Amino acid sequence: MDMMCLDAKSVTERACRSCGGTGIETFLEFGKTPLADRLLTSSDIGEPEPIFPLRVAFCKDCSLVQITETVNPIILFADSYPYYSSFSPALLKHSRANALDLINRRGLGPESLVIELASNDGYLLKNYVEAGIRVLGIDPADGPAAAAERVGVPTRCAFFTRDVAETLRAQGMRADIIHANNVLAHVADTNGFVAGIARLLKDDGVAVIEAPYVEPLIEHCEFDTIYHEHLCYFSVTALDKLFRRHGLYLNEVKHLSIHGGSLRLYVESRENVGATVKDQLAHEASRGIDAIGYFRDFSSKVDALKRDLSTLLRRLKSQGATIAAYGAAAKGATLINTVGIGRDLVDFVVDRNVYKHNKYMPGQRLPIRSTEALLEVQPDYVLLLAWNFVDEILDQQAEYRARGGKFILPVPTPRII
Ligand code: DWN
Ligand code: ZN
Repeated sequence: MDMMCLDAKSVTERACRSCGGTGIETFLEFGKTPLADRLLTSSDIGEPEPIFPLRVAFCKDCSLVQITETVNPIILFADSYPYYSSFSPALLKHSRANALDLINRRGLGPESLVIELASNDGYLLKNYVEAGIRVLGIDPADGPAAAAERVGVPTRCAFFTRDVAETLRAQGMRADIIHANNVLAHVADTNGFVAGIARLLKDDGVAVIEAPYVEPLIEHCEFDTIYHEHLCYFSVTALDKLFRRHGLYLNEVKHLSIHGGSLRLYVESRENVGATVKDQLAHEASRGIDAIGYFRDFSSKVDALKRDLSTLLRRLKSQGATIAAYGAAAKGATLINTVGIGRDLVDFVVDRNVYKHNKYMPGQRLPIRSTEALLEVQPDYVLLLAWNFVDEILDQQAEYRARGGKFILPVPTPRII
């Protein structure tokens, strides 16, 4: 990773983020887009917005899929980062089950230590606190970090780096469990982050890491999950090489449906690679996921989905329909800005996250309102930008649907339900 001087807004990588190889080939190009989570306030509306190249490439040496632009993490994650994990009941349930499973599997108790990297608003660690287990959260986003402290989760408001790991270790901290959910793909220094995990983990500790999986992204055309916060799109092949480079071993892998298809990775400092990993590596080799060929036609698949969605929305609009959207999500920003969904098609976006209300989506500047607006306005259609939570949102919006409202799902193929 090219060293980023602090005031540089972004750098264009010339080599692979993981292995440093220069055999990286671009297979998808979005041009320049705004930052997906950089919501606008009414005073920003008249101002120009920073936009950055968004290009996706494959590394022929280690099979890692990655974007080639690194936007300064301080711009992306530090001040006024709007994402709070606890606004999703499904995510809370998912996280609680994970914590209780590990407490049981690892026999954790008051003498144990659980550290979470990107601990957000304490959505996960609070389950350990409840069980009387020592925890430490580390998260650079000041709002969510403060929210975590309010629910009794001690949190350091900082980026996790190799140096931070050394500091904690020097203070006598070694973790039985290190959680890192939806962060490994987000860090500008992938190798430093993993090296830090290796230093902070107890010899018999386990790092339990969740990250979106590249196969469902390609198979279900989830191109909207590509944005500047997501620097890497992992396969087990690429992850195995990354961890081994730092004396860590991916010993077990689980498939999760969350966020459009993710992996839960069990990583330890002792090699004991189980069947789940060996089978997945064989699966990827048989599907060719470890080679560029698998990715070459993705760009045309993306173009087809964008075209079909745009055509559907324009047809409904031409028939006089009113359309809103649900979920002021980062993936929603990619979708509306790459398809070109502006106020001519969608009147507003609703979201449960109060920190997003009365702000505007990046780029297309769609206003964000509370979910009550759906019953107040009763638009004919709602484009579901947060499609990864379709089940709970459809349940939640039963009244709106009972009154005749319809949802439009954009991925994997645009359709009305
Ligand atoms: O990796 C990331 C994932 C984990 O979360 C981050 N880079 C940023 C963020 O991505 P996202 O914004 O696309 O994530 P979500 O979790 O799909 O966002 C869903 C949005 O929908 C949130 O703003 C919360 C909102 N929501 C809601 O209004 N009602 C969500 C649910 C479940 C609901 O019922
Ligand atoms: Zn590589």
